[in-house]
Order: sequence, then C-alpha cells, then structure tokens
Amino acid sequence: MNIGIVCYPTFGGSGVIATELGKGLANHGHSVHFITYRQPARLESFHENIYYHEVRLNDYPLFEHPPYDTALTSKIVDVCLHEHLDILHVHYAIPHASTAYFAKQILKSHDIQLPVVTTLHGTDITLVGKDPVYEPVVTFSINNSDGVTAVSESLKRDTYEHFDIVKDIEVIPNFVDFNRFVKTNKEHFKKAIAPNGERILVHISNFRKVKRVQDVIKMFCIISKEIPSKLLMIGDGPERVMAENMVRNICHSDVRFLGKQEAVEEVLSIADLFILPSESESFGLAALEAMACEVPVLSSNAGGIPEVNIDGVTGFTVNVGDIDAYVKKAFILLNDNHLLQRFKKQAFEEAEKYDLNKILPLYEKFYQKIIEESKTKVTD
Ligand code: GMT
Repeated sequence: MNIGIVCYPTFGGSGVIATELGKGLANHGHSVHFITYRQPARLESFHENIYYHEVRLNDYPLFEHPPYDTALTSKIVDVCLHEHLDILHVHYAIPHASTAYFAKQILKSHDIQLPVVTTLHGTDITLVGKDPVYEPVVTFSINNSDGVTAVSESLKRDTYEHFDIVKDIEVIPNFVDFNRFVKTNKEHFKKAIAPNGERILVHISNFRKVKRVQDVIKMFCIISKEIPSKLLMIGDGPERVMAENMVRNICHSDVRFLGKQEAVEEVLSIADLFILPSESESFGLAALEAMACEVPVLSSNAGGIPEVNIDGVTGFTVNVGDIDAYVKKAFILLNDNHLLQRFKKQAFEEAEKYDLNKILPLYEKFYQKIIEESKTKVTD
C-alpha cells in the first residue's frame, strides 16, 4: 500500500505512535509518506520506503497566525496527486481530521478518491476537542472520516459520551517495539545513580498539568523517608519549574531532573518502579514502554490506564491524587523483593500483548477494509 501519515512530529504519544507505525509499515514493504511540519522525532534514519513531506508555512504580514490547516491541506492534496496514495491515516483529530476531509473534497474534483482513517489519541477528545472552540469541527470530521480508531476502550467510550458520533469506532491499542524497549544491563549507570543499592523510581512525561507531576514528588518524599530510593524525572514542560521548586525544599539530593532523553529505555533498564499519576490518560504509552523494560507501574486509574496497567498484576492503580494510597502500594512492592521481581515479570508479560508485531497487522487489515469500502461507495 501507499500510505500517507499525518501527525505531530514531537515527542508526544500520538506522534510517537504515528512514527513507529509508519516505520513498521515500511518494514512490511509499504511505502509511507509522512506529512508534517517537521521531521518526526523518532524518524531518525533513512529507510528506502519512507518519504517525508514538509508542510511549509509562508509568512505574510497580514497573518498573526499563519494558517497551518490550509498549508497542510494543500500539502496532502499535492502528495496525493503526485504519490498516488491508497489511504491517508491522520493521528490526533485536531486539526488533522478536518484538513484530511477538506483535502479529500479537493481531490474529488480531480476524480480521486482518498480514503481517510482518523486515530483518536486522547487529549484531542478528552481535553481540547470537547472545548466549544473546536467541538463542531471535531464532531463533523470524525463522522466524515472513512474509518475511525481509538487507542483504548476508555477513549472510545469518552468519544461517544462527549460528541455526537454516528460512526463506528474500532479500538486498536497502542504498541511497543521490543527491538528498542528491552531491559539491558546498565549496571554502571545504576551504580552511578544509586551507589548504595537504593530503589530507583522513574517518571516520564511532558510535564503538563494533566500529568500531576506534583503527586510524583509528594509520594516520593514520603516513600524515600522509609525506603532508600532515588527518583529520576524525565521530560520537560510547563510544570517542571514548579516540580523542581517543590523538590528543592524537601528531598533534593534524591531527585534528578534529566530533561528530554532520547534513550529512555536505558533509564528504564535500571528502574524498579514507574510512576504515572495522571489526571486523565487515554492509554499511557509511557507506562507500556516501562512494562516492556520489566518495570512495574504505580499509576492512577484514570481513563485507559487500567487497560494497560493491570491492578495487582503489573503494578497498582489508585484514585487520582490519593497520595496515601500511592505510598501504601509503593511500600507493598518496594519492601518485598520477591513480590517486586514477580511484578517485573508480570509487567513484561502483559506488555508482550502490545508487541508492535501483533498490533501492526490490525492496522493493515483495517486499511484494507476501508479501501475496499471506499471503492464500493464509488461504484454504488
Ligand atoms: O500525553 C500527552 O499529553 C500526549 C498525548 C498526545 O496526544 O500526543 O498523548 C495521548 O496519546 C498517547 C498515544 O496514543 C496516549 O498514550 C496518551 O495516554 C494520551 N494522553 C492523554 O490522554 C493525556
């Protein structure tokens, strides 16, 4: 297949999934055309089946905000006309689903049918999308996509609850590439971080409000008083300064902010516990990546997280913001070496269900179905 992929090129979960999916499809022999404003963060090396089409924004004094939607629509039309796409897969509804719809209409005037698949990722539904500023466009563009997928059952439910959707939504969960996310021996690194054999706790996020990084610090300060431990905070974003200030006053020497890291799998390889206390999370890709590296997860029970982090098996899930409960569960795991080892193994086994090689064929099958249906629609 000749597949177009529209996504955000950043480290955010939707961009990561879109890029890894594209790379996987290219390895399966498909031609993949990424259409976005910057080279996607995880598209590091050359691949003979991967093409990257940059959406350029030309500035003009009249524009306070250069119209990205228009530039993206034009680029989709251009790529489709010249590369003859069989299907376009857009990740994150805003503004990708509506630009895809517009491009599809333009292509019709060239007698070209472009089937469009929209994948809903989370905040495009639960946070940003339902804002009245965007809602009518989001609803319309979901209903007018040829195929719609959501990354968890929870996100599917939220979509039907918050929008007037008449379209079927197929759940295709996120995935992890075990070629990259694998526990490796990083003993020297572990010694440097935890020289006295302290437990290592890790949090990775974009430090937005929804991630509740303050909960990570609060629980860690209590945990580290009883159990010698270190906390590694990976990522960057608006809440980082607040978190650093919290730490400065309480347990400074035990917490390190590492900023954005390329090789998070190396940090995960030395971790004992991954912490994800989010207020809302459609899936929790960072938790899955931790589990693939044999790290149990202590998380909130928000949104789709409990579908990934199975309470009492791969870690624990507790109510959002319940610091006492987090601490209690952390003690259960970190104080019992035998139990911790069991949870590490169980986390890995659960993660195996989300192996890229298992999920990729689901997308290929879905594309085929949408392409076939779209052909039938034209001949009707
Ligand atoms: O977590 C973020 O803020 C990034 C965001 C995104 O849209 O890129 O992540 C969402 O999509 C990820 C990939 O499908 C999911 O794993 C995250 O759970 C989801 N984030 C939220 O729902 C807050």
